[in-house]
Amino acid sequence: MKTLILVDIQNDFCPGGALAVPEGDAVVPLANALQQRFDLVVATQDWHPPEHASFASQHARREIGDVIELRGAPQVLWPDHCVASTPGAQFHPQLETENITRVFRKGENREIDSYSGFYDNDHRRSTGLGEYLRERGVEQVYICGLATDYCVKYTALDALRLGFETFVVADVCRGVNLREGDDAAALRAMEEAGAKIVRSEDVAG
Ligand code: VGL
Ligand code: ZN
Repeated sequence: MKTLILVDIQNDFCPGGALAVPEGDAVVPLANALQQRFDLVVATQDWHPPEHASFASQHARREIGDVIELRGAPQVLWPDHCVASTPGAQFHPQLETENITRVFRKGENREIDSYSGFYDNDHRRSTGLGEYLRERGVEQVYICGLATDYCVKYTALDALRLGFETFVVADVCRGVNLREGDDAAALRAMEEAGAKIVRSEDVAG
């Protein structure tokens, strides 16, 4: 059984949003078309409290893009984004959501960021996604969405750790690219960890 994981296809990651990913909205029609080829479709949403520790606004004398230490780990500081229940946190309006059986929210703890759809960044708290997939006998996961170099990457790395056969649908992902080439480097890192990088036309029905 194979599952499609739609990662963070939310307004704030699309052009005009608070943390806009270049061409982020380009993944929407492709993600809609892909859904038809899967038995199970789930989605993640970045879902932060207004004072989340990943927001530059919460740190004196810090700017967006700065890297600080948070609980002993490096943390990039972001603009305020995906604040729970705000329009920026909603799915892109053109994303088809009727087939999504469950939405897993992450980043709700003010103290820690959560790039992966499976766990907080320190791997202490699970979102329930891994257990949900296991219970349903899922063996293969196909991952697409935003952003290639953060939430797609860490979702794929955790899927591999959990033992899922992991595919990343590269044309249905876009990167933030704080530094040029971050998206390509992320795809290489996922591939080195054991993920298969595919294109949507190669995904069988
Ligand atoms: C993301 C940065 C901050 C993502 C989420 O969805 O890739 N990136 N929060
Ligand atoms: Zn976030």
